[in-house]
Amino acid sequence: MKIETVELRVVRLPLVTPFRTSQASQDERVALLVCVHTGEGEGWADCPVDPGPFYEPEFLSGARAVMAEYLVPMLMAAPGLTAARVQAVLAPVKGHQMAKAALETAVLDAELRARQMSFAQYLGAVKDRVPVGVSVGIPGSLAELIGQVEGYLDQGYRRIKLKIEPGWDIEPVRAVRQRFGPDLALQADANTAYTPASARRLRALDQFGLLLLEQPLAADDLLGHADLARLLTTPVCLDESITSPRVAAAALRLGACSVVNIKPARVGGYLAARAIHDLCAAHGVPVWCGGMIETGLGRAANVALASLPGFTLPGDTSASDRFYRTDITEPFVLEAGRLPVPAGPGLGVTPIPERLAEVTTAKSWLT
Ligand code: SMG
Ligand code: MG
Repeated sequence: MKIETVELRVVRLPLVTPFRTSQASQDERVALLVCVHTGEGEGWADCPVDPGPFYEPEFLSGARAVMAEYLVPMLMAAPGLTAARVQAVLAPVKGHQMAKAALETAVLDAELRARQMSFAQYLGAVKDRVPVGVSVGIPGSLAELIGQVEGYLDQGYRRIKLKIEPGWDIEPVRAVRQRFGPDLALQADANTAYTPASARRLRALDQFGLLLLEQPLAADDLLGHADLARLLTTPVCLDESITSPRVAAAALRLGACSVVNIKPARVGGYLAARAIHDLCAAHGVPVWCGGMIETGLGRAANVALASLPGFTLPGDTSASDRFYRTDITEPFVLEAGRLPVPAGPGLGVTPIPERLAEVTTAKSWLT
């Protein structure tokens, strides 16, 4: 396949409610969309970089620049390009996993559309619907939190994840556990907000029977997570730490986690995500699919990934209306706590042209 043109588009979508984690609060998603035009048709991807380098080191204008100056010219010059070769072609560029992942995804979408095959089929799906969870941001009060969790459970979500930080941890987890009982599938995500000195405080979470505690310590602190995992009965899950299949292998070897949140964008794409899934499956380690407030394009690919056999826990692949009143694609709608896995060719969804035009704030073409 030959890439002729790459279109980069910045879109701005308001969120239905502000989303606050231990690191940041946001009330809109500024997304970078990639569309590759090839001799065999187009392919789309959502690059879930933030405007600033505060959650991940990558950020929107950096991703645009590295694509324009390095990655896209390298792909355009590669003879006989296939999605499976994108990572190898781009390997001379260090880092920039999210930018690389978006390009790989767009090429894969184009390739699979041409072959009339869905992402799910290509990746190795074993189901046509996946159970989903929801991530609940840090609200203004316990009463507000309880109201939000109740609302999501009424909608059918199968698992609740609470964002926590020092000072908002034991009490909210206790309140939700008390109000909704021991059968609620509940987990907490600290987004790196603690240090190894907080081990005693985190141990107090053990009494609440959480499914897992996600990323309590710094992203590069695999040894700290291994020490903490030995102290806690709550399973430790890594998210920010998991940047590649190799790091995932190191984390498992060290005992730094017993569950993995796979974020395809951070690990370099859906092929690397599948490799981490396979590695974890071989070690009997459950995985689930993380979310980065993706538009329908990214959500479609995430739901396809979540239909692989090792994804045994509900992911952060919520319905579109968790974040967006109007998405850029047809929305993903919850059906009894599950989302349908797209079955059409490629991602199985495309942006709705009028909707895309409404939310686009910048456009550029690389030829
Ligand atoms: O897309 O449902 C989603 C967001 C889920 O909590 C979520 N993601 O660390 O797991 C995480 C956060 C990171 C995204 S905050 C921009
Ligand atoms: Mg997380």
